[in-house]
Parts: sequence; structure tokens; C-alpha cells
Amino acid sequence: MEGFKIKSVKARQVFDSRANPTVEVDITLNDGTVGRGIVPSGASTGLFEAVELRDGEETFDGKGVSKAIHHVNEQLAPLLLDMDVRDQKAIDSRLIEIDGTPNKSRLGANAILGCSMAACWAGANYYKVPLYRYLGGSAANKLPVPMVQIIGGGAHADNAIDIQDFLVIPTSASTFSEGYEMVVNVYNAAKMIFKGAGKPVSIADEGGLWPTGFQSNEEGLKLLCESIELAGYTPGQDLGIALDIASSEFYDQERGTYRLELEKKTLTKEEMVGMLSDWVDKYPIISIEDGMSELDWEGNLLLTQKLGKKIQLVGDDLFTTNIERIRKGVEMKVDNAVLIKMNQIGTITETIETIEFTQNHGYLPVVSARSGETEDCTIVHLAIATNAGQLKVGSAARSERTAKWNEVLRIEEALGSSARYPSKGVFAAAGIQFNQY
Ligand code: 2PG
Ligand code: MG
Repeated sequence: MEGFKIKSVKARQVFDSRANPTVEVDITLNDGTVGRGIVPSGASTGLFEAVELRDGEETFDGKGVSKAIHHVNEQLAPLLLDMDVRDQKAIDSRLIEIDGTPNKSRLGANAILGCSMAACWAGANYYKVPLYRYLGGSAANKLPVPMVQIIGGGAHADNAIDIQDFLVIPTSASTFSEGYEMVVNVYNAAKMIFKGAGKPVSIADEGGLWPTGFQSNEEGLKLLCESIELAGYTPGQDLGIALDIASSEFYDQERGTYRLELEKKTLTKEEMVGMLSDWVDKYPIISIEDGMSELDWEGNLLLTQKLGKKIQLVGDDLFTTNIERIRKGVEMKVDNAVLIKMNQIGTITETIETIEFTQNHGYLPVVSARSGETEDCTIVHLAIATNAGQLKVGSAARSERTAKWNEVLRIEEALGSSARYPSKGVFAAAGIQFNQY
């Protein structure tokens, strides 16, 4: 009996960090080895993502996943049995084939991804090696630069502020642990500022501070700079600012305008680009994600022409981890980086291919969690396996976030002197020259 063959596939319902049900899959091999994957879930989802199948019935406010679980146990499991778990590509191809739709809408990307994740963990466990080593081989040794949320807004904070993520990136650290420690200090400093201003310290979906009492979006930028300083660092020297505008959430496609509800302002695309580029002049911003809507290629092009040489411009909803959409971006010279989310595309193999495509075209991959997360750490290993260079998993608080950051710390220790840490050099691959350095 060949130990590496799949003996059973079992899906069950578990829950994510937003108290919504999600899919967990266990794959057991003939030799008893088990691999497990738990599927994450977004809130500000892109229109072009693979389809997350929800029951749409009364239970869990329509968010049940019993259909997806049924699809794994009844339709996918029988066709995965006896497959060689070491051949991730064959497994993922079979999953795609059984579903048969371009966006995984028949069986659900959550059903498919759960199986794909469980299979890769089972493969790694079969060989008794860490997942990053199994997927990436001996060359996988680059630890990611962390992009960490300090304030959460948009769909992750009941739209208390329009902009979704105010984040920091350490730029003067020479190791991951040093960089992450800096971020933790900034997070705690931000908390002190909130407390000092008499604001309640509550947290948004990804662990960032809940933006209570803000009068403008720009206040978030000021608060980040103050927090960096209070923590004893120099903004723009030690840490830069990153923003996820998630602007698809407030784009009016008919009028081609952007609505900032907090400020009661409606901006044309030119004005939106103007506002972002003014912010880049005033604050040490080094990365902007989804500055313009997923439907506004023209606006995205304008933004890239204005800022694409100065800072990182990341496409999340715009690209949805989909090679065909990234190819369009490369051809049009839109953005210079791609947010990578496994469940936007639906299998591990496709996610790795997308990261490779991104790297081969001079764009920077930023491996990312979703706002609905669990203890699953697959993305950490994926980022290191592919030498992606950057990781975004929300804030420095809440265990579904720290599960990932702590996993990087463990891998850093395990890699020892063979670990590489790109620090701010990670941005050079896309030809970005920051103003402030
Ligand atoms: C994003 C993610 C994570 P969500 O927009 O980048 O911050 O959010 O998972 O809700 O799409
Ligand atoms: Mg985003």
C-alpha cells in the first residue's frame, strides 16, 4: 500500500474570526498522515473573485456553508481518493475540472480551496518537512516584510471611516523580528493616543483600532505619524505608511465618482488621484492598495502615471489574484504590485502560478489574509515558499492575526543564518524610488 495516496477527504463546518461558518477539510493518507486547511473569507470582496458558496438560507444570515461541505464530502472526495498527494498540480487540476466553471461557482471556491490546502499540508506532513520547504524547496528562505494594520475602517469597521486600512511597513529593520517588534510598538503607541484622547479602545475586524470620532480620513494619516513618533521612531525613516483605500466600496460606476461619506465629498477620478497624490507629498506613504475602483481602469492608469515610480501601487479587487486580469494590468502599465489571496482564485497551484507571473513581470506580490480568518497559517508558508517578500495579515492583535505573525517568527528561528530579509529593498524590484529615502 502506497502511503502517499489519499485515503479519505472530510469537510466540516468550523467558524472564522467574524463568527461566520467556514469550511475545514482534513485529508488523510494511507499511512495515516493528515493535512488540514481552513478557508478564509473576505468582506470587501472583489467582483471578479472566484465564488464563495454560501447557503443563502435563514441559518447564519444566509452565510451557512453546508452546501460547500456537502460538495466536498459527496462530489470531490470520491474523485480525490487514491490520488498521489505529492502531485499538488494534478490534484488542483482535478478539482478545477470537476467543478467545470471558470470561477468555481458550481461547487464553490471555498469547497475547492479547502481540499487544495489540506492536500498540500498532507504532502508536507508526509515528508515531515515544513510547508514552506515542501512547496518552495531549498531556495525558500526569504522572510516577508510585514504590512500591518493600525487602524481598521471601511467594511471592517461599519464604515466609521471611508478608508479601509491604515497600515505601517517597517523600513529600517534588518530582520523580520526587529521589524515586527517596531510595528507592535507603533500599535501600542496608537492605543495610548486613543486612550489619551478619551476615545474607547475597541478593535475592528482585523484587529486594528476602531476609528471612533474621526472628522476626516486624513486624520488617520496624522495619527499614524504621531504613533510612529510616540513609539520612538521617525516616520518615513524607520516606518512607512501603507493604505488600502478599498475604493471599489465607494465608487459610483454610473457617474464615475468616488464618495467619501465621512467628509460628505464626491470626487471625480482626477480629484481622487489628486487627493492621494497630495497625501503622498505630505505623509510618508510608501504603498497604496486599490486607490481606484476595480471597474475604473482609466482611473487606475491615471494614478499609476502619477505615483507608479514613487510608491508601491497594489491591485487587490482590481486583479483578484487572476493572471488574466494581471496581464491586462501589465499591458496597460497599471499598478506595480498584486495582492495575493488564495480564495480569490481558489487553489494553491493557481495561487503559486499567479505569484510567479507577478514576479516574472516585474510586479511585486503581497501575500494577504482575508478579513475573516482562522488559526490557519497556510499563507505564511506560501509567502516564504515563493520568496514573495511581503505579507499582509491585518493587525498585531487578535489571535487569528498573531497566529500568522508568530509563525513567521518561528520560521525565522528555524532558518537561522540562512534567512534572508529584504527590508525596504523589496520595493526596488519594481523600480520604486521613494521620495523620502
Ligand atoms: C483587503 C482584505 C484584507 P477583505 O481588502 O485587502 O484587508 O479585506 O478580506 O475583506 O477583502
Ligand atoms: Mg484590499
